[in-house]
Amino acid sequence: MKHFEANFDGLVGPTHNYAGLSFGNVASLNNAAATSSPKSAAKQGLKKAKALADLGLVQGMLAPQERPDLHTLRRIGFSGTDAQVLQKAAEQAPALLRACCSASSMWTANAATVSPSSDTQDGKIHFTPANLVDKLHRSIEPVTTGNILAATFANTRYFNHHTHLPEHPSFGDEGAANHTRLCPQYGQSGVELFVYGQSVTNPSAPKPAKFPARQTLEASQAVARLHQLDDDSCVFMQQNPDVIDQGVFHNDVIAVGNQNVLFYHEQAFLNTQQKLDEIRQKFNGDDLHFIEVPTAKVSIDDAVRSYLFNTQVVTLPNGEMAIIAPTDCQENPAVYAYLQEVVTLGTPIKHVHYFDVKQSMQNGGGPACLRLRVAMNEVEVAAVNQHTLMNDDLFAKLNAWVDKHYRDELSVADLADPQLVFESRTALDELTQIMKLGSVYQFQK
Ligand code: SUG
Repeated sequence: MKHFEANFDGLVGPTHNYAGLSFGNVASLNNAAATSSPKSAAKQGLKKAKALADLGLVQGMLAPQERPDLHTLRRIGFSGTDAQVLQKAAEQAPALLRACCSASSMWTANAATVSPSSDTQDGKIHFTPANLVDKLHRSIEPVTTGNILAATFANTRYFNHHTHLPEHPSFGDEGAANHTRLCPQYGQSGVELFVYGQSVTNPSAPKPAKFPARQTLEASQAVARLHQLDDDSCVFMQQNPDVIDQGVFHNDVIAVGNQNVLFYHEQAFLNTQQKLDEIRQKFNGDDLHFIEVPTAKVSIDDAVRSYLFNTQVVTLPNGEMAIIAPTDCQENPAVYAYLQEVVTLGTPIKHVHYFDVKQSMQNGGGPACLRLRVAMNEVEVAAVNQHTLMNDDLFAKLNAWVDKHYRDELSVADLADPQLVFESRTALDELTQIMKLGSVYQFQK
């Protein structure tokens, strides 16, 4: 039986814009009110996804959400026709309108936490959509995320879908951005690492002073319970609160794991040595590589600007690993020097590939934010909705679809344009047919 780790990338939605919505995310705040290009954002994402498929990896796409979110705008009291709802929101509560227009579902590392069948007691792949309660614009994602995941991974014989955690700060959950898995081979049981920013039931525990800790220990523990994971295969680690205060709003901005490699910054965690020992003890095998990047080589500031750790570490069909990095890493001298060195260290990482995902990076989303990993065997891959899997045909169809429906430019002022609602709906209607998703936009009128 063959085993793979598939990447499901978020297709960038037609309202991709820079609204400065994410306090604690440096790029989002720095680019607030800049003009975006939804068309090039979507094409940059598709190009990366296709390149990974061409490298021989299993690659899927997850559909974007419907924005502007008129359902939420009506739910908070704006009434009338669609155009009136938008106009009233733009006049009376522009910040709320912006929150209801974000294309943030593109960052599918935040869509859900996923545990593969080799780790779970019932032998199914488990999905829990992230509630994303820390940010208003993201807290409106989980219901539709659940619908899209259920339409993509529909076969209940192999896939077990949970409801997102209760929508309360005690259960702040950001999905796979704070979760990674180490294993000898994808088909073997692994250690699931849950990295949290704070514990709400232990208020004396350290937490950041300036920026929010979006993930709680209580949320991570709840997901581990839902996914039927053994205690012996879970490690709960706390993120260093000082790095959260320097802009590391998710753990995947400072660490990434793949198979027997954990690639992380020296300052990423609290109690690092103790936790690494626990991982080593729970890991099924001896060949485990901890690649720790020292501050002397790459500062936190350089890591946050370049997204060195928001890279994808993938295993190629020949067994060697490659880092999928944003071109921003090439442009940062310290980071570029480090990446030239890392392939010579005698670890499984042998290659680095660079991709331009700047439209997403300007909102704080790198290559790893754009993908949700699902480790699967060949039978499970065959049970996935095949119309979501990347190949020459889907790539051509989606590029043509983007060309037809997406704007070249979008400013924050354009979000009040009723034509944008019409354009987005028309585009998504067509997309649900291309990807054979059924009615995932359950609020759609
Ligand atoms: O939640 N940015 C996203 C970026 C998510 C990155 N994901 C991972 N690290 N996995 C966020 O902060 C910015 C939207 C705006 O400002 O317009 C935003 O939502």
